[in-house]
Amino acid sequence: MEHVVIRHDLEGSAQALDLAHHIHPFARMRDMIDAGVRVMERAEGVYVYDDTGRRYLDAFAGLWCVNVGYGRREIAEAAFAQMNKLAYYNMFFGSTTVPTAQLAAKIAEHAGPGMNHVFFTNSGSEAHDTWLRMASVYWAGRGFPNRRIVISRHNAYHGSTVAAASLGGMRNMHAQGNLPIEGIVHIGQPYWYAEGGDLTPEAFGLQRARELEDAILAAGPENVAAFVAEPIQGAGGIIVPPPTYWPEVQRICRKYDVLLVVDEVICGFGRLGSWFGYQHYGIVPDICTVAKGLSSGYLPIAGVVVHDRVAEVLIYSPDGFDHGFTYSGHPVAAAAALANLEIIEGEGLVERIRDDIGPYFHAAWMSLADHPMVGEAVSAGLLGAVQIALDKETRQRFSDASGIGSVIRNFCMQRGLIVRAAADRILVAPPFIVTREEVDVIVETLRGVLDFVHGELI
Ligand code: PXG
Repeated sequence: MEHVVIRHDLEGSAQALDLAHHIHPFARMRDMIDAGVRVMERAEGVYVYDDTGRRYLDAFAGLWCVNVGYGRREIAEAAFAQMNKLAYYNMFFGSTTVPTAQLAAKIAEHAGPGMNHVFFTNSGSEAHDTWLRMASVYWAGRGFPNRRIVISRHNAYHGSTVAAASLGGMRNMHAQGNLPIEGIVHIGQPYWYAEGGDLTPEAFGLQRARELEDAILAAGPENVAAFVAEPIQGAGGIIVPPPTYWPEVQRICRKYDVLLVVDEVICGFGRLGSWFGYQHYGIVPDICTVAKGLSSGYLPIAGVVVHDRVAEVLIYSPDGFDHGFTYSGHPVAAAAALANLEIIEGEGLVERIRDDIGPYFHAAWMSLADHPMVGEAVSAGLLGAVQIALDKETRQRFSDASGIGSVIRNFCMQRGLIVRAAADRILVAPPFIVTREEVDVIVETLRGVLDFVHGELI
């Protein structure tokens, strides 16, 4: 067994301490020992600075979350004031706090008709564990205790706990924990570029939606509890579904009385130019999960938003709902989230994405579609992805998809631009305050890197 070697030139530094003691999430630590770890030190607006003073334009908003940008004093001050007033109290035994109650009401105000009830968690993953248990109480309460099967999708990301990773469709994660747990069925994703074959995107969208109907019929509708999906798969590669997909999914869920659970962890609170992703697609869920954008990442807080028709069964359940976390509805996190939502409202950031910066970003981003390395460019609101192609005409991909993606991501990083690579797709999700000039820098830096890599390959 090799031991972690502390590089003596770094002794005592954050780098050395980190590599010796900190196990990173989603990491191959042995690679990091050679490459070193980047120490991020401060940030302002859309820029992050490392401890050598290098500046990066963060076109990934931290991890799809710092939507209002870095360095917002209003959020820090709201958290500070709440911490001094009441740093903590629990939500158990019949108590609440002012910011917790106000935040639940504020979420309901934007979530649309019927979506009036919120259960708070600390992370998106916990939100998925939570709705899974809610669904079982709901169906038992309605007299259908056999409705236990949940249908999800390959390449979905719903989090990292045992339940959330099971609901997700990441094979690498399933392989590391005997997952998925029982009762979860995965169907195909609406990823036309890679899986659509000769079908038009519209026909493919319908075909993938109808896999849901096939899965419901195979399990028996009387055994199916819910279908869960992200409006646009995020970590899976910003897979924007064909326009035919969501209306058909909604129709099928209604036909078989299957709960529609929409994962709004990335799309929620404005990312697509609507408060929620389901509004962008004109669908109505029974349950949705929220996290990231709720507090713009300033403090951990997440939750499950529940439609009246589900909430009523939970509220009147004779045995109650025995589920919760010490920090459910944490008052300081709730105060920070409220301040964040007030910034989004006060600065009209959702409208800005819908009417101004979103359309500007779309036009700039789509200009990458002509590049010889780009198979397709897609964007929605302030989400953008380019698919790297070996052959544009035949949609042939690089055999080492992750390899080409990381090469491009690393060159962007060297040029001071933070993007994410998901296999052979390059993803951006900039903060909502990004300016037109910064959008141009994002697009032109990526184009420069694509030109360079293309030049090296031919
Ligand atoms: N649903 C979605 C759609 C997510 O993107 C979660 C649930 C889980 O949330 P928590 O708060 O438990 O992490 C997420 C999280 C990546 C990456 O590499 C994305 C996430 C997490 C870690 C890495 O893109 N999203």
